[in-house]
Amino acid sequence: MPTFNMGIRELQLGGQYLGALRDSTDLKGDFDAIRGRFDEDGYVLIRKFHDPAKVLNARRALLDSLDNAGQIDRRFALDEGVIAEGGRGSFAGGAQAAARIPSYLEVVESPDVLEFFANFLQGPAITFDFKWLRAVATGGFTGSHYDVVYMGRGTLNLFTLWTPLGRTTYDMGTLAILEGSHCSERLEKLRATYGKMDVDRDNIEGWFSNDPIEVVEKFGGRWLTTEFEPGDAIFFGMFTLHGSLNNSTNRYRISCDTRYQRADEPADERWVGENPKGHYAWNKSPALPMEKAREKWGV
Ligand SMILES: O=C(O)CCC(=O)C(=O)O
Repeated sequence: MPTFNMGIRELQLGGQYLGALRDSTDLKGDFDAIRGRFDEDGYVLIRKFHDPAKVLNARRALLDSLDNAGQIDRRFALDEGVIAEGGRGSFAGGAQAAARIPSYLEVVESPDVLEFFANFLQGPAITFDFKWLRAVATGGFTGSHYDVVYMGRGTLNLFTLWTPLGRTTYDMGTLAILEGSHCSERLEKLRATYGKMDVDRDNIEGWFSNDPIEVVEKFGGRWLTTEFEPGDAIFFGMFTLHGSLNNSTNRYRISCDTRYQRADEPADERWVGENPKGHYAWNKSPALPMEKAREKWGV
């Protein structure tokens, strides 16, 4: 079985710590079943959730913008997204140009996606205006965290949709979810401590851990992941512990995470409007190290 890096560890796929996400594509269109699956798993993975052609259009536009910024090694075809020497990747959010590219918005703000969430949530849905768009370079990864620490000021009935823009193999750093983390009693203390944080109010590091084995040993379950083809997407909730594998290739992992909620529930003011203010205080002075906070919480 192959092994992949996740944070500071190397994990064997199919081993004790790393398994496969459940595929819920067969539930498409049956929203009672999708709600049931979400309650059971804390995430729902749907293949070809988006129109693959639209995803590939957005990918091309984003690669063009990376190329214009000198971040692509043009000895290779642009579509391969090979990282130029010194290319560090990018993050675009809010009103930054890349996050406003029409072909990109056509994917994450498409009427189909909003209708999907309206059906799932049983009421008209909105998406945050702020988008999180990532070109993750070699070595990049995301440590395990709850999204609520970044966006918990409005309804907690809020969902993250993770959409890779292009084929994304394990070694490019796919999303990973801690099995059962959304509802496990073993995580009760985590919810009551880390889960109550707000990175702007508390100026605390956002990632709970870079060590996926430590997390499994503490809370049980396994990290679950999969490879993604264009159009595939996964959504999950604010208390689903997740992170990513490491990108160990020489190509960018291009992906975005976007948020959806019911229109009639309060929205976190940092992420809505024409020019969302985003994280206004976090990291403006050195943030409280997670290690220190964890000592205090005893988790
Ligand atoms: O793409 C990533 O590396 C992390 C994504 C994430 O944390 C999220 O979708 O909330």
